[in-house]
Amino acid sequence: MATVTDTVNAAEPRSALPAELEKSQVRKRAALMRRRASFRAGPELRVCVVGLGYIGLPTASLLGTKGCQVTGVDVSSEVVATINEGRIHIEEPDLDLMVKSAVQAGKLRASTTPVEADVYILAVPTPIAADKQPDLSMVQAAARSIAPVVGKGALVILESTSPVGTTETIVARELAAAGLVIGEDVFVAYCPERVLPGRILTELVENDRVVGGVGDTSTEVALEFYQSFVRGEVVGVDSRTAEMVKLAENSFRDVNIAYANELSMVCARAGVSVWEVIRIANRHPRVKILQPGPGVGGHCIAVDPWFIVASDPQGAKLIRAAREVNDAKPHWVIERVKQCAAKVREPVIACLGLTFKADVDDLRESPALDIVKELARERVGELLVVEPHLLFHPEFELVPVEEALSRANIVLVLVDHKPFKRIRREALHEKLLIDTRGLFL
Ligand code: SAJ
Repeated sequence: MATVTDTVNAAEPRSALPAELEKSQVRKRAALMRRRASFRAGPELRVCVVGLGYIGLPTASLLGTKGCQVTGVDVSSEVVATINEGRIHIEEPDLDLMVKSAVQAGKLRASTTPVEADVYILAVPTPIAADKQPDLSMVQAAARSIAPVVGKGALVILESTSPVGTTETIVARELAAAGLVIGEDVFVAYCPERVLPGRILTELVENDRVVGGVGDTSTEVALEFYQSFVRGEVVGVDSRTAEMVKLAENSFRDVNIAYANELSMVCARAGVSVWEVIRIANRHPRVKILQPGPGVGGHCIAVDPWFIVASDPQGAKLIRAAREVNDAKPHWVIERVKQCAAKVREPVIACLGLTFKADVDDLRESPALDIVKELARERVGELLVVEPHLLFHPEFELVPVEEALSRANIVLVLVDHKPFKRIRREALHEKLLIDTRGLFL
């Protein structure tokens, strides 16, 4: 019977590689072939997901419902307790049902410490510091926390959006420091998530994915794993390319939104409606202008382009300019509110929406929240804050939309939540309107 090594040699023409190098390649291939069949999502597979936020928790519960034995790890004991009770700490359609069913089936449990597993997924935050430099301390801490329990043959995947080189220089390095040989003892890869908040559970399965290994063997093993539960196509590259793909995607969107935001300010100065301009321009077969807003928020688009700028400050001119345009938009909105407020004797401002975009409860990097905070700080008027996706806010008393509309003389639309789309135009009669989302225009 052919051994694994025989099979590898039989399948490939003999190379002119030095004997040592060739042996190591054969060893890697052999390791790969031993692992291939094991990385299918199913009852045999033990998965440890580090970081139970917007990406980690949906991923952990999805794999739990596919039959994997999943341990979710988080530094917050409150989050761990909530999940172990089958409940969730974030809002996302259907996530509550999925977590509940995975926990009740005994397929998902949360813990504050990592356990031994076949697959590790690191999904921790990678914010930017005040100086716009990436803060990778949580990736470092996550890699360091799993290193002592990672056994031979495991697959370790970084999913957090990261600067190019992070998978090699942080994750692989931590595992190597624990004595593991990358590509032989342990397989290491980068696989960015691409899900859109509000559609996470659908997009986790349906979207195409890119997987980049530290070495070809790791790419192959990681491909195998994702192909076992993703319906979209999974493309294999090296880890640095995969890291850049993720940054390129979000920077592309940021640049395009910046174009819409800049256009909105240019149109306002020219006295034309940007919404009408965009609607008509988009009838051109090759034009697809995005929507202006009060600025760009969320933990991705408003952050990730800085990773490119930080790595190439001289080269990334357009990407930096887009960030600056989008960051400046909230100040422009505030100025417009002040101009309106100056026109009424006692400004009462209905502020519609606080979250970073429509139909989510997420306040991270929210331009709407920044605008309302600044209006409050500058005492521009009485603020009636409406946010249907939050029960309360520590700084602002939230009021129902009907009450805000009946009392306000200025209406400031900041988020295009579904309930706001149902507001009848008569409710805005004789009020000054600043509609940053084009809801009523
Ligand atoms: N926005 C506009 N105008 C638009 C579109 C968006 O002002 O036409 C604003 C939104 O209001 C929001 C911000 O941009 O403040 C970002 O929202 P988004 O819906 O564009 O994106 P995110 O941050 O929810 O998710 C993005 C997605 N990336 C891309 O579309 C390239 C998602 O696929 C990624 O998985 C996610 O970032 C991430 O985690 O990186």
